[in-house]
This record gives sequence, structure tokens and C-alpha cells, in this order.
Amino acid sequence: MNRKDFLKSGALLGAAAIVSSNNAFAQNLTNNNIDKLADANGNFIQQPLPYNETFLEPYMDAETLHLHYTFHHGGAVKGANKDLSMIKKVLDDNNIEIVDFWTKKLSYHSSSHILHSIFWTNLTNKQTQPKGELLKFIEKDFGSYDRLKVLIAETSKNVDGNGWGILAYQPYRNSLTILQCENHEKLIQWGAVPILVIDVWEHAYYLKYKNKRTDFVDALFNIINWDNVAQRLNEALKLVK
Ligand code: MN3
Repeated sequence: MNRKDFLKSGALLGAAAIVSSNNAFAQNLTNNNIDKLADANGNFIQQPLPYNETFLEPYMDAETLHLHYTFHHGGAVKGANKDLSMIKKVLDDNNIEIVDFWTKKLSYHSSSHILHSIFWTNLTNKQTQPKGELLKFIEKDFGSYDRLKVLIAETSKNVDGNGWGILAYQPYRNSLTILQCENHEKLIQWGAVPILVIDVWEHAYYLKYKNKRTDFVDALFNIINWDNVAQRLNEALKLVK
């Protein structure tokens, strides 16, 4: 499908196309398959971390990483599976007036699962820089890498309450875009494919950085895996080819 066809048909099948493409790119994206977020039956699964818990020291301490991955991300996966089964139960029991409660929960938990899965692969233990196609997009859409850094950092630091700063590819514009996501699912742009996500929930930094969210966000730039971000962009670009 070329870009024009994609945009024309996007209104009808945009969500489905993006979901299936995400799964396809997930399968070959990482050697540990961390983007494979559900099993063959559609139940959510949590992949192992792509590194051990001390790998991101000192910028992200092992205890924070352990608690974050095990209980916050892990809890979201359990929650999302419960939500799926409750939606089925509501339908089976013809108890449809409460279905909105569980669909909201599913939105929250499944979005958390997706973002956390991307987050782990977006990090590494060495400093990297954007290059190639990713750098070209950054320069086209934001002027320079330095300007993008300022923008994504400020966006992340200034999320109201818990949430995420997100760099995403927006296929409808063929451009990178910045999102300031509240909780895990609010203030999104439909169709946007997240390629870099920065978790600014307090659980992501409070043990080590206390109330200094800004220090945590600044420190993250030492461990962002721009090669992974570039790989995610390249896979997202296939949506419009
Ligand atoms: Mn988190």
C-alpha cells in the first residue's frame, strides 16, 4: 500500500492496520521478542527484561527497575487480562450496563503494558545518538537533535501528575510528533506509533531521585537507546510504503 492509499483508507481501517503492523514489526524487532505482547489466544503476556536489573546503573537503579518491571508493569499485564475476561463475562451474563467500567480499565492497563514494553527496549547502558533516517526526520520535524532533546525533556518533565513523554511517528502526517500522555492512555493521537517513551510516573524514579523528576529525565539521556528508536521508526515507516 502506498502512502496515498494508506491515507485514503486510513479512516476506515487505520486502527486495525496499525495494530496488525505493530504486531508484525514486534516479531522481528528485538531478539528477545519483547514486543510480542499477547499470546495466540489474545491474552497479554509479559516478556522478560532484555537485560539484567543492574544493567542501567547508575542512572536507573536495580531496585527501582525490579519493582517497576515486576509490580507496576507486571500488575498492568494481570489487570489487562482480568479486564478482558470481565468484558467477556459481562457479555455472557447480559450485564451490559457495567461494560464501560471494564473497557476503561482495559484501555488503562493495556496501554500501560504497551508503553512499558517499549520503554525497556528504549534504554541501554551506553550513550547513543540518533543517526540515519531517524536523524533526518528529527531535523525535518524539530530542526535539530538538540532541539528535540529540549522538547521531549520539557514535555516529559511537565506532565501533570503521572504519565509519559512520548516521541511518536504519525503516519497520517508522515512526521514525528510529541505527545504528553497522562496516566497511560490520555491525550493520545490516534494512529501515532510510539518510538520513544519516557515514564515519568513517580514509581519510575522516586527511590533514587526522590521528588526530582527533572533530574531523572535529564539522566535518562545517558541511557536512551537511539538505535532502538531508529529501528522502531523504520518499522513504523513500513506502514505507509
Ligand atoms: Mn511505569
